Amino acid sequence: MMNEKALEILETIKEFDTIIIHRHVRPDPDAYGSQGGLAEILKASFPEKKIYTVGKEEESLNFLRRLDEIDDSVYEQALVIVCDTANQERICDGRYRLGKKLIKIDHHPNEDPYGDLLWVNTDASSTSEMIYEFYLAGKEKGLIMTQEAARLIYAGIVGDTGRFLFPRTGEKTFRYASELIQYGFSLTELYDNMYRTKVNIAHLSGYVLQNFVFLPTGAAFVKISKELLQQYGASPSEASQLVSLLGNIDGMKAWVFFIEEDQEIRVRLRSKGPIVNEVAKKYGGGGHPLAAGASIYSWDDADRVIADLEAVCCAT
Ligand SMILES: [Mn+2]
Repeated sequence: MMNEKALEILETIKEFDTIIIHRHVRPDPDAYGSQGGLAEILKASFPEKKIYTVGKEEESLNFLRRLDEIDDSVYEQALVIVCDTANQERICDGRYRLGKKLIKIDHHPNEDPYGDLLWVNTDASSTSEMIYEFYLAGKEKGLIMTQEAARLIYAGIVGDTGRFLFPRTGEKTFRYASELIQYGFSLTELYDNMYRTKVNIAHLSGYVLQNFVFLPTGAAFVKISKELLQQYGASPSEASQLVSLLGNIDGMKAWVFFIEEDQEIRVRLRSKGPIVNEVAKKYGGGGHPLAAGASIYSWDDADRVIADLEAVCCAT
């Protein structure tokens, strides 16, 4: 299988001595997995190059990777690669613009085609899966996989497929997973780190399951105010990780979490069929057809989002 884009990216990488890899804000395992996995492959394959991974660290994901702090001057002659980030506003660390050349590698819809060279595959389960395909495309040309790269890529695939459950989990995904685990990292340790739950978050899960409002249209919502977060000692990002809790409820078509932060209310939309990124777009957000997000600034707007969500549920 020829992977023209991957090979073009590899040729570009060869032209640079310094490569800086970014990913999206509010990182998830796929953001870390693709960013770190690519970095580890490049470090092993090109020991003479300087490879950096940057962005604001997410403490709960420190077990995956710690990030580099670099000076602006490092960007002057650098190639910048952004992983897993659909649009420029979501790129963590605005200095991605300071490099000599910019590459985008992503699996979200390509609505903001930024960069000099783009590789976007919306059929990929995760950007981490694409990084593994980058390795497969280039292994005859000197790319080296390491245990650490395999661990990170595997974590990204597991994260973005919801442990091999979501629809884009294909035959390829399982094949890559079986190849990756042969590098011998500890699956138990990885899963323990990825799925450990704090007691207060377990309690907040209980709140969500008790209090979600299920509408006759098959739409559901949960409103999580600042006060509620305080009561449970939970952060907004911890609360948004609970959004998948409602996916298995009988009759559920689509649902939304509203999570209040300091200046905004985060809108997290999920769906079993109705297209919800159209709803997100109406409020300046975006994402996948079945998983999208936006920010709103009042609880009145939350009611409008619910009405829009009900409308797409009725249309399907
Ligand atoms: Mn992803």
